[in-house]
Amino acid sequence: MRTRRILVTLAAAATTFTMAAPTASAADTTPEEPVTPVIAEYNGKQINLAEDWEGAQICTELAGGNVRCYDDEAAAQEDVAPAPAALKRANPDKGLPGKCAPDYWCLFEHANYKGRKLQFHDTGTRKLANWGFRDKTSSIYRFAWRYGMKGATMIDYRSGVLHDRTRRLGSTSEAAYPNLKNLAYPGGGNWNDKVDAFKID
Ligand SMILES: [Ca+2]
Repeated sequence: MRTRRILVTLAAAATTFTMAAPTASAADTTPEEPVTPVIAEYNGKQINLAEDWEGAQICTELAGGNVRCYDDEAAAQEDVAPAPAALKRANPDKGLPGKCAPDYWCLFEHANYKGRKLQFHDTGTRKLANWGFRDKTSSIYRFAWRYGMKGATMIDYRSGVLHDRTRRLGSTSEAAYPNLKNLAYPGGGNWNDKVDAFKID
């Protein structure tokens, strides 16, 4: 697997040097980065997210940095601050899209806030390989209930002389990106399954 990836990377890099513009296959030019696995608590054991979520459907980096994973929403929501009363009144049944926790950035494996979900609260940059989520994000949501929350930036690493690709998200309190296929990638293609790192301001 690793050997194949390196070969693909070399081939793609060689291609890049002979072409004027980056192509839609740009995701393949990303270099191998050392992985620092994130260890999460899941059903009373420790799991290595970089290797395997081991069946977990939701993983949350809670305010303060503890990481916990869950089988379902009911368990996940016990650990995050409950939705404010006003929000419950406005939308009593469904909560936020994808059951995203208020004030968290939620990254989803599939479009329309489906599939496995990764939730981040605090500011800072996460390298998603450490979380077993590199090149997997297909939709993103955040509702900023807390005053003063800012935006975020998704990053696709590039190799050699090529600048990393970035895109700002969340200029308003509701940041709703139900399908990253609809966000154009510089030079062609789209942002689906390309995000390598996520920076929260
Ligand atoms: Ca990527």
